[in-house]
Amino acid sequence: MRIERVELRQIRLPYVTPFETSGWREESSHSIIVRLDAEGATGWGESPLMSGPWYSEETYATAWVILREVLVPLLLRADLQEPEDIDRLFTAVRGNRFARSGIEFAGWDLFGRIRGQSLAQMLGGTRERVPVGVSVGVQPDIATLLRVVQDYINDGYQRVKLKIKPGWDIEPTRAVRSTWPDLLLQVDANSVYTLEHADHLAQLDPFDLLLIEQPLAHDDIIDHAQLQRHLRTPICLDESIVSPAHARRAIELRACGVINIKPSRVGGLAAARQIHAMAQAASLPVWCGGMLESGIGRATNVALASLPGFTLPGDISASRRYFRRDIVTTPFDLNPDSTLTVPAGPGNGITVDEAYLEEVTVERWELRTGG
Ligand code: OSB
Ligand code: MG
Repeated sequence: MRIERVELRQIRLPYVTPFETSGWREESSHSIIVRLDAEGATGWGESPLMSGPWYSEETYATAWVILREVLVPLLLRADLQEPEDIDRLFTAVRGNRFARSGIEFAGWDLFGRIRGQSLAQMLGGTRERVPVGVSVGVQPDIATLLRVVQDYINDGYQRVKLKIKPGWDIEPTRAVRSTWPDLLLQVDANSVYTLEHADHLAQLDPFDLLLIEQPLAHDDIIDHAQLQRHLRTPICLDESIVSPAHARRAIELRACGVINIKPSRVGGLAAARQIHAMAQAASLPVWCGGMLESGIGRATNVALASLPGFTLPGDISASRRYFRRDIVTTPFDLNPDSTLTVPAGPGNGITVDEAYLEEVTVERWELRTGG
């Protein structure tokens, strides 16, 4: 199959509330939406980038350049036999995994729509619904935090993740835990601590957390292994695992007990699936993280989370937790059992609201074969 046309869009899709982590704040989605056309079918993918290099070194602006100047030209020269060929096509590209992933996701969707197969089916998914939770940003004070968490529990979320940072960690976690003793609870530091905080972080151990996500540097594996020996709570790596090779090293060094798999962070679904298989072989639970995606990226994540090793609830909340209006016509709703339903239709199963997508587009670019 030859891709006949590629369209890229930068969007600005406002969040219902700003999202604040230990290091930055996002007010609207800066994703790049990828559309691929071939053989009368259309595939959609989302590179869920941030406004600046706060989470990854990539931003919507760097990905825009890499997509236009490197990845799309490579894609238009290729003859694709299967979705995995897209990952292979990009083997000479270093890093830039968020940029790569948008094309890779759109490629899987396109193959699925042409073959009449759902993305979950193609990936080897085994579940029709996937357990999900909600990620709660840093709040101004504990009273506000308890109100926000209460609202999400009322919405039906059975698992909550708290963003933490120095000065906003032990006390807020204690407050949530003592208010809801049975809540599935976990925390995420987005790389803000160092090994000097080891004793401080051990104060989280009594709160019966599912995991502590990425306490140390974004590019570290060694220090996390040392910290894990100091903590009872499993460490979960997010930022540090950017490829299957990184996952192998983390597993071998016992740097974590859990892995957060974000397919966009690792360059796509092919790499995500390899990490899932490695974790299964090592008996490590995995879960699907999120990057505040629109319905397009959310559909990719939900399909991935239907694989058997994804035993912990994902950061894949309902569309309304993020957006007043999504760019898909079938937003994701939360089921009463704190799950999202895996789309069963061909490809990623969603329908893009092209009129609204056009409204929220701030930059558009396209290239056709031979053009
Ligand atoms: O560290 O998991 C993270 C959002 C943007 C960037 C990084 C992270 C997050 C989240 C929110 O925690 C996950 C979501 O609901 O999409
Ligand atoms: Mg994280």
